[in-house]
Amino acid sequence: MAASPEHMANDALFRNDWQREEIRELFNLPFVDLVFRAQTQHRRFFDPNEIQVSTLLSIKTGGCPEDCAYCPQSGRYDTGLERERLLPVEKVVEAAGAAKAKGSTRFCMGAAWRAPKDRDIEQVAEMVAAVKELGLETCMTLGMLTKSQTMRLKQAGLDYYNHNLDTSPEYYPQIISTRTYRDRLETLRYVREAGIAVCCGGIVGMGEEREDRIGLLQELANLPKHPESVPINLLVQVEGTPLQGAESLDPLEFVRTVAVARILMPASRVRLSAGRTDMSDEMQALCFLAGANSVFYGEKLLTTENPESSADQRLFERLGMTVATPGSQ
Ligand code: SAM
Ligand code: DTB
Ligand code: SF4
Repeated sequence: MAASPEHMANDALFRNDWQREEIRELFNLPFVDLVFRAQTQHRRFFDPNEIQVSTLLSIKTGGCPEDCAYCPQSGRYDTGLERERLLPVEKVVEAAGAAKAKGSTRFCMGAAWRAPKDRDIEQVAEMVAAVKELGLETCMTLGMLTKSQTMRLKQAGLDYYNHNLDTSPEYYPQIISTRTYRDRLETLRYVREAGIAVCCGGIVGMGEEREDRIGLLQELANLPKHPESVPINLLVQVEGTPLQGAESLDPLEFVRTVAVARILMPASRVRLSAGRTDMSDEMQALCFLAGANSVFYGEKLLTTENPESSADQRLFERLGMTVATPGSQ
């Protein structure tokens, strides 16, 4: 039921000229009206009872030179995290096999790099090919890429690349100083041009204002083409990071953010991403009603906790939701 890429590019429904005022008005709607509009859009493009599931693996952990204020893997903060070099391909394949056995359909490999070196790309290209052999969709998040690196990853068979904008352009300098918003947009452009599907979203609950959530969603929706996948992360507060102790976000404001993402990007997978261990089943159900239709599945995100697979299976069963088959976008 998902729209084809051609459909996404050509249909006037897929606007990329959203104005802040229009998005503000959506956020200001009464909650029930907003969720109803989001669910109505959702049903035009998706089976509302289907959920896509991706499993994460950190293939290179910690010691990152960047200063992202939320991140336990930055080498600048003492978070007690044990660093790990790039994993051997066999270990990655083993983890991917286990994820598949538990019912996952996409395997997302993350590395704590600012930007990979060309020789790193050769190693991760091997991982992509091996994970694909298992019949899983592949995704990677490795930091900034050059144009030729995106082409090499495409050639290896990479299906998705995750690279987040994280927050609004105005709030961004308070969160990261070591790379610019423009750097991120450039990597996204290379990924798109190489023909790899784009996974791009952000983090909320970082002490930002609603206006910053509006600004983030505006940037995402006004990319030349909507990202196929939009992860909405709720900050996982980690001791030792500058954002530890940030004011927590009203759960209903989180649901509103999901609903607005769904309305602005009607045919994209909106992923309820980091932060689910802090959410009740009822809150997650509200997010699904507001148009979220993907989650990270498996006990661990990259370095922090995620709900147990058995708990998620129970939740899906209680909600009558089934796992989407790959190819349904
Ligand atoms: N180093 C690469 C990069 O930053 O592009 C890839 C890995 S990085 C950990 C991937 C994404 O995870 C970040 O862009 C951020 O959005 C998200 N993330 C990291 N730490 C988080 C946290 N504590 N809570 C929520 N999301 C987080
Ligand atoms: C995304 O948007 N969220 C995921 C994935 N893309 C790579 C990562 C969340 C990381 C949460 C903190 C951690 O576990 O280290
Ligand atoms: Fe490094 Fe990525 Fe963490 Fe930023 S988010 S510190 S780039 S691993």
